[in-house]
Amino acid sequence: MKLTASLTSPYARKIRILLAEKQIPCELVVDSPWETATSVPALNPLGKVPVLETDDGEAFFDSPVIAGFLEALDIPPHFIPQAGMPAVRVRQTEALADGILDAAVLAYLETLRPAEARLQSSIDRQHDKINRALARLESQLTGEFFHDDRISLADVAVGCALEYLDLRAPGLDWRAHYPRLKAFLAQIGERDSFVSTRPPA
Ligand SMILES: N[C@@H](CCC(=O)N[C@@H](CS)C(=O)NCC(=O)O)C(=O)O
Repeated sequence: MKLTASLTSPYARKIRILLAEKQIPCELVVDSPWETATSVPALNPLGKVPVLETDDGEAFFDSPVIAGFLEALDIPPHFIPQAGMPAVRVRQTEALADGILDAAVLAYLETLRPAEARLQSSIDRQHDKINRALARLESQLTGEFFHDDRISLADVAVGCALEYLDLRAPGLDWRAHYPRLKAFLAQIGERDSFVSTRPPA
């Protein structure tokens, strides 16, 4: 199996964490879709990472689909409940965390524009989405993990989203407003799978 990813992609990091937790051997091919020499569009017409290629040559994207593929391999520990509402709820939390990423990426790209072309209202709009999503996550977190008493894809996705905010939107200072999320990240961030996939400084 081969995973094409950039080292800073939080979507790809979700998958790298699942691979590490499940101890699934997988070659990591570092490729940034923003570079002109990228091979990503040949694998994923949308030109985005992560892409996972199976040994049979099938390519899967995007990260929720790849997470589903890894679960379908039936290699423990499992990160998505087998079926029914528990699986839907884990996926819902993953969607909320991924939505934070989508908003953070858009806000970050806006900050890269020259000052005279930058739309502060666009950045504010994305930051509002992030804050509403963080408030929802803060209210949903009543124990150590988001669902049941064991780690799931929901926890991995939220952990990746929070650390991505640290990387690309440090000015948001989310820890000052969301103490449960702060404690959550302090704990989950110590797992080997998180430490070994942290983006380079
Ligand atoms: N929904 C996708 C999002 C993937 C995504 O946006 N990846 C970024 C890297 S963080 C990317 O490849 N962007 C390149 C582009 O938008 O052209 C997923 O979950 O895999």
